[in-house]
Amino acid sequence: MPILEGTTTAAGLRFAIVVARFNDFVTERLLAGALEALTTAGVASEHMTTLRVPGSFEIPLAAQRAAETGQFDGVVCLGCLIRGATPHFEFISAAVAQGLTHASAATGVPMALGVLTTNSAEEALERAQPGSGNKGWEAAMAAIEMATLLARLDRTTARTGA
Ligand code: DLZ
Repeated sequence: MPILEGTTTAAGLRFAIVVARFNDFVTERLLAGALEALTTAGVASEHMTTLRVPGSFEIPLAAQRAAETGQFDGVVCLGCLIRGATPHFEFISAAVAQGLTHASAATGVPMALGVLTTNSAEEALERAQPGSGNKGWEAAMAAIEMATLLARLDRTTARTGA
């Protein structure tokens, strides 16, 4: 019974990182975590393109446009929504999740959701510490795993004609 899985290495693959400037005291740390994960996985710095957008609400459109260029194997999406400070927290977080679900299905390019939804700035900062608990790092690893899984699936179906 065949089992297909992605890998944790991604040399030769190309990624876009879409990062919101809103709450940049957190999102810059998520970005640092994502870039570290990609570098550790063997992705060359010229194969990592960072797109900055105003806030989390703008992430899905930028992610979809990046995917539509055909230049990226995966998109890592980073933002930070803090409930107390964001009156329309529920609306924006749902819009981002639904927007990315739609964008990845429409383009076939995996998009990892690294948008924090927390009750406080303290909670957000806890999730943006350096190391493997950093949610930017985790999102990048999810994008790598999906990109490598889909590449393997494509190779398998090309071979078998399935
Ligand atoms: C307007 C707004 C607010 C109040 N809070 C946040 C937030 O906590 N995190 C975030 O990423 N963005 C926030 N924004 C900005 C919106 O995402 C968006 O950029 C603006 O509504 C403009 O479309």
